Amino acid sequence: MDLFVAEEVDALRAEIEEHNYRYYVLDDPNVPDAHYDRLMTRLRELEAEHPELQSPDSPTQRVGGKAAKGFSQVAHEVPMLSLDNAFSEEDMQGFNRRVQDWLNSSGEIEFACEPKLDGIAVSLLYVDGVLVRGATRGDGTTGEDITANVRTIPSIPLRLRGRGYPAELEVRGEIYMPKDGFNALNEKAAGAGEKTFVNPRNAAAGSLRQLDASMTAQRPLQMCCYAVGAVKGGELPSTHSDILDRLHSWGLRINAESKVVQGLDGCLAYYQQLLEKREDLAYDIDGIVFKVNDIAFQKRLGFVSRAPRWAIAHKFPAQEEMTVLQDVEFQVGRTGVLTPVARLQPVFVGGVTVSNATLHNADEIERLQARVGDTVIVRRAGDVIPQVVRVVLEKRPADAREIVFPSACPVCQSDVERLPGEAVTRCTGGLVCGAQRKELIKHFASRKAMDIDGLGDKLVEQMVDEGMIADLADLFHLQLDAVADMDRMGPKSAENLLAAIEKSKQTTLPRFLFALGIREVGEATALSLARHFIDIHALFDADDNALQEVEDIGPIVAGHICHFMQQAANLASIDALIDAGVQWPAIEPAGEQPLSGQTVVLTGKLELFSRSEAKQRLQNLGAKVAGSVSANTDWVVAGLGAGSKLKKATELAIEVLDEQQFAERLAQLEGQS
Ligand code: D41
Repeated sequence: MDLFVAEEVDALRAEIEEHNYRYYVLDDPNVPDAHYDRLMTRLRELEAEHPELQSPDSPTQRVGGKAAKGFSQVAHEVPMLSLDNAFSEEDMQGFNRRVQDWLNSSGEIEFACEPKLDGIAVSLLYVDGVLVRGATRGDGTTGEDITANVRTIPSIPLRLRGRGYPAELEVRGEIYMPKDGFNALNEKAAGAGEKTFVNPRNAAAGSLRQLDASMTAQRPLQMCCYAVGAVKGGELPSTHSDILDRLHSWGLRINAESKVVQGLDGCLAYYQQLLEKREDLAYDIDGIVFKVNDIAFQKRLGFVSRAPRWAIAHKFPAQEEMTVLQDVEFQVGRTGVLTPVARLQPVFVGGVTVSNATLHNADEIERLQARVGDTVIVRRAGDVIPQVVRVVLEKRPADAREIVFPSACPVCQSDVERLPGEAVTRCTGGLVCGAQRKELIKHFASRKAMDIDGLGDKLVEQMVDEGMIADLADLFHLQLDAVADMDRMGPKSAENLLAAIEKSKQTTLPRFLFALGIREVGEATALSLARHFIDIHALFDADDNALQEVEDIGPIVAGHICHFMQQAANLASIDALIDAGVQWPAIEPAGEQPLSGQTVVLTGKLELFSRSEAKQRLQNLGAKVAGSVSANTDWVVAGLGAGSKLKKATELAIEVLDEQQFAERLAQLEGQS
């Protein structure tokens, strides 16, 4: 017998038990789920290869956690099974094949698909339509009686609606906390100096375990049903999807994304669809659950070691992983802000390999208590920059090093300052600082600014490093042979670049103002400024009060603009650009435009226009394009896959246009203006 294997098995069991305790008893896990899943997978593997090492007290032999003290226990009449996981398409093929083999079928199987909510599995018992008991799943056999707590959750009916429900009906589902409720709860806790929850699932678990149900009542919990348990004195439909519809008709919540598909391909397509929608859903999901839809088939398939053969959870790539914080570097941005960037031991998370994550600012480092050498949890959700969300303090090495903000700019050695009341630390070097110069030029050249095609970040960095450009206007005096001599350039690409730079001289005032990189002056503000002042010299002369008369400009932004215009170097820069030939057509005084005073929100994926084109055309008609729906919104354009904004618009009874209707309205209004 292999001693090393026995040792590894023991070590795995001990570690898993520790995680179980933290997760189920303390509601305070310190490792990502993906890490836990891997430990379990490895332990199962070893136990399968070495049956002599199996043991009834192995964590693989139980399904959930221990019941905590304080709640009375409930024995589940019909065990609450667990779900097997699939982590890849191959795993899904294996599942589909096993189902076909068991059913002796070569045809496509019908599957019911539903998002796998990341919450707490519970059972609700209705007798003669009245909610008499709520229980957690616990270890699948025994759970805790949380009747008083579930009764506080608004989406759980205390009495079933309609008729025809069985005399005794046990409904199963997930209690979870929607993302916005979770964020609000954590913000409140942080504001009161209290401990925050690690994620929505932990917040849901913690809320359900309140011995004082009036605490649970204050938490934004929801319930979604996905199965039935014991059923007596009545009949249910013969497919899973029809059962869910029936539950819905009795007033129980079911998932609106549920769908029936045919065969493996249908499953994989649904998985992909939801993966893309994941960020827009109002709640966290960690995968998709697929269930053989036909209940007679489910019965034939049965279950093995507490997991049904007829269902599987196809997991999404984990959004959180554990890795080591190897170093912290400070990046200097366009406005001189020093951003601490974590250099990480590379780790696969959210579908990509991540080796850098933002640490935001000094307050965030303080909140995380992060040190170099720490084991940290990184999160990458959707397309946002990876974040360090937590430090695993238990794993801190003795030589962990404190993170100190530099007192001089790492790029130009100018002093750095942190103004009272500001979270950020800044380099005071302005355009003396090579980093700020680089970032300003990148911004100046970017698509929504001067739109210089082909002038990418790498080229800008090289140009600044080699002293080819010190000021924005230098861009317009670049020499062909100097450009052709740069790395990865040649005569042809140099010519193209100079042509693109030349072309960019014909611009618009809003683009030009945006391109200058004035703090807090984004596209929308630049547009308001251009419309208001019409002439750039009028803007130079505007004082604080005059600036605050512009739509959407308050004291802070006005202050930044004044400060910018007071710097002789900035005015000289602008003059140099105009001298170099940068120009824009005169703006017609706005007057009343067809959409003046109206606010429009764009949501979902547009197919007929790019986002920025749609926005530009609306703005040209005088509309304001906002990012979120509120009572001030006049209408909403909903593209494909529109989610929470569309829902909000419907709730507020705001006019919603699909893309086709939007295109027609634009054409009509543009004809008028
Ligand atoms: O959304 C879920 N988390 C979910 C969990 C779901 N949609 N369906 C589920 N179906 C089952 C079976 C197939 C056993 C009725 C489940 C779970 N089980 C489950 N939740 C926790 C353990 C198992």
